[in-house]
Amino acid sequence: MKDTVAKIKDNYDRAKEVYAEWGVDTDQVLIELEEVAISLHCWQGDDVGGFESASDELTGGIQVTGNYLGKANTASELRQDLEKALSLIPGKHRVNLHAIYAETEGEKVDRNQLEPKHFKNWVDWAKQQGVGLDFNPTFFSHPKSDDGFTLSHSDESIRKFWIEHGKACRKIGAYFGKELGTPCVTNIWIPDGYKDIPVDRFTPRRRLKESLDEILSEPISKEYNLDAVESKLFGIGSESYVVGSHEFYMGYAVKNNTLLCLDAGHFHPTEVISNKISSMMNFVDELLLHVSRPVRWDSDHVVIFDDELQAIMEEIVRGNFLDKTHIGLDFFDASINRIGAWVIGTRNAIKALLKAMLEPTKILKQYELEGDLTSRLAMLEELKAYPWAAVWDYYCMQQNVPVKEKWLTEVKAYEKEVLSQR
Ligand code: RNT
Ligand code: ZN
Repeated sequence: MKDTVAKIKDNYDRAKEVYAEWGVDTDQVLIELEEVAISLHCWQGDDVGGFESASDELTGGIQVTGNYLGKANTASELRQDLEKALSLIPGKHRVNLHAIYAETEGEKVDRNQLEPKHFKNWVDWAKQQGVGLDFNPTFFSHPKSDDGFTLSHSDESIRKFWIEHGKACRKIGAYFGKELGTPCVTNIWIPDGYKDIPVDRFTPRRRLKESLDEILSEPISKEYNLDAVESKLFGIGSESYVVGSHEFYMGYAVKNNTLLCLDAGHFHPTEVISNKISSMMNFVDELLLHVSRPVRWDSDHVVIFDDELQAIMEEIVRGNFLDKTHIGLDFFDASINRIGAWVIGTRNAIKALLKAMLEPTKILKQYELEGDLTSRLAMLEELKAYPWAAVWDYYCMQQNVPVKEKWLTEVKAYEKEVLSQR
């Protein structure tokens, strides 16, 4: 009986032939796949808690449910967990931080006072791991956001505080970019909105526009920092009105040449971000995606290998947008092993991307142009059963990470040795 390595290679060679018949070079696809960095959100590791203070509750209309053992309580634990997750995911990726993950060595440093030095440990670690860093100012879980407003607040002093936070965060982003030699995407999401029907929808939006203008007024090289803005339809406690709606940020990004962030859970339940990419690419230079899985609402479930994930990746690949799309993940599930959640979601994202890259897109586009819509549908359906999984297994082996579900054994061992001791 052949050993596993030889079997995986055999399956790959057969798959390679099958795809070659359609002009797809699987070796080349794997070279290109290796170049794609997915941004892993650090907040899956500790339920969006951060390290400002032990008792801080999560506010801002987002929610994490579950109480699985072993949550990271310190930055070192979180880094250790991220290392474990990264070791089980093929390719070189990025880590996405939030301002609440600052390390202030016991000193109380408010959000508007944060400096690059509070993220030095993260940068040192990122260098050592060979990963880039992305960033997010944290406009929630703070007394000054307790009434549901931040950058659009009617009180000038509160607004000012959050503007200062935004400015501080862009500097931290630039520091990441400079130190790590890869631009940091600094993404602004705010929770501002009303539970019930507002009378004045315009003024808070006008204030938000002005606050953003001020935050972005300081020029920072795109070599170091890229600004993104993230819209939302509703949150818990902001069901009737969200200041930073889709139209608001779409307009803002287009006018001010920032990145637009599309979060898969931030639209009406039957509305999909996959169908927005090709529109927005006409009007913005680059996009940021928050790949997530909304189950009936913006629930931030772990990303699974579903139709929308596949459609997102297909749109990026078919449009040739890989260079202009920053693929970030945004889910948080505390009901299962948190490292398992990262691994499942990230491997799925890469798997779906690979499957999209294996498509003979040129030929399909030709069918479409010629009006041969029968062949288009026939091939799209047949390709679903093509041996892309053999290419995936081979890629994992090539990248020295566990093949198929073998990673689960490692997560279970880590749970026993590390997580259960916390
Ligand atoms: C909230 C947004 C936002 C957050 C993170 C923690 O609805 O999706 O991106 O999930 O910043
Ligand atoms: Zn998001």
